[in-house]
Amino acid sequence: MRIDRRGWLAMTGAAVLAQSARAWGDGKNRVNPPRIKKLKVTPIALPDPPLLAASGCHGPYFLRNMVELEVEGGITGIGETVGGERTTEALERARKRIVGRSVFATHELSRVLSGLGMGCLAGVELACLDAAGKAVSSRVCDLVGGPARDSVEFAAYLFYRYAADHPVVLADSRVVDGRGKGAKALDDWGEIRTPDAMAAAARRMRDQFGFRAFKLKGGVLEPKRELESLFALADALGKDARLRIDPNARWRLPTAIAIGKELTRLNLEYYEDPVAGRSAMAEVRKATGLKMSTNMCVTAFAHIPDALKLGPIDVLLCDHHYFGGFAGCQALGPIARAAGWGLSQHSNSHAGVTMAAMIHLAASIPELEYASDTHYPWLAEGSDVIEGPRLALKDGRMAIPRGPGLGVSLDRDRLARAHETYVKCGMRGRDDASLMKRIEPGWTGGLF
Ligand code: GKR
Ligand code: MG
Repeated sequence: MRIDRRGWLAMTGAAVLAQSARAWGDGKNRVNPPRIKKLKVTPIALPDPPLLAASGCHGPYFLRNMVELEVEGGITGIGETVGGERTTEALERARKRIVGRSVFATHELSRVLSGLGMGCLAGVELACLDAAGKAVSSRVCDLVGGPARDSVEFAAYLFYRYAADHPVVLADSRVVDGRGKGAKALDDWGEIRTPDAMAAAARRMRDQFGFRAFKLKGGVLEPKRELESLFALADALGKDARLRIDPNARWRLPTAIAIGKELTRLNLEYYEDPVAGRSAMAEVRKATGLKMSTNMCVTAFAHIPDALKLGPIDVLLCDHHYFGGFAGCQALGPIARAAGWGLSQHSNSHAGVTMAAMIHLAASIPELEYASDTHYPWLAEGSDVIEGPRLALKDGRMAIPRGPGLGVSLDRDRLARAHETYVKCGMRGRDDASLMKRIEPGWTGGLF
């Protein structure tokens, strides 16, 4: 068949129209959702104060990977996920697996991204949810089933720490920003390494943000000193303050049991990961009668049958970065209910996009009734990468951000600066031990 120029134009025009109708729906054909066109990954480094944990000392930066998905219809979905070169590379490799797929097909993502790691899945899924929300003018929490609550409770995350202008930190060759001593320090919390200093920090957190639950990051000082800190917190905050302690499995079984027995005198909400492994956790739980929680011994669906058998926990900390994204964490809801477990959220150092994600997620899991963890209050002033002021924490709660998708957007200048910092500082993974060994040369990270 011969086709003249007019016929050809009419046909190709029709093809273009048909294509866009398939993409968006034209009133007759609404079954084809917007599809992913491009993926952009931006590794970033954000200033991190010298917070202490069983892993060592944070800083001078923490890393994150930011994901942007360009989608049909002129929409861009954004996501934030765990940092580090391996996740950056995984996200780069994800590109060819996801381009052309629907932003609504988040279940399919775990299949096509399998083998690239949970952090990669979490970043892509989040950007898809943001894009899907923008496409239908809905918030992410509406898309995934609707919110069970309008705001989400968070716990104060109390860390022992060094002052931000500690000379070893300032002398670190990886520091590439203008931080310095005194007024030029990253923050003004100073050193917190005694029970009194910890109690003062907790009061400041409570007065500033209205927290009612307080988690002490343990596994740093002598266990007895950490116990004293908890008693100091109880004195400073009053009997209604809900306390938690998390030594990140740096305690031996007898230590965990002995300290646990003392903890029964406090208003302890739960005892988080004092020891390593589900069997040892179950022994501590039996010996002390305390409520126990974890983000270390149940971190995947495959761990659940054993946990049901051994009974190591009462509360599970979920995290969309490693529990299979929003879909995985939401699936934990009914499982936790059937197991008799409560749910909370685990956190690592993060920026505002993850903050928004954690609010949407916690709002949309009815079973998630324990205050969630967040490192957000430790994010240095002016270093968030979202547009406008940082998300507000009031009365210990955060409201679901307004607007479609996640309800937050990226500030291009701040993002560019954080990427430049990543390039210049040379950090490519988390390594708390190296800074700790320079500050405390005898430190080994051994068990107490
Ligand atoms: O930020 O040092 C830290 C924490 O210790 C973090 O790495 C943990 O993963 O917050 C976490 C926890 O609850 O174990
Ligand atoms: Mg923990």
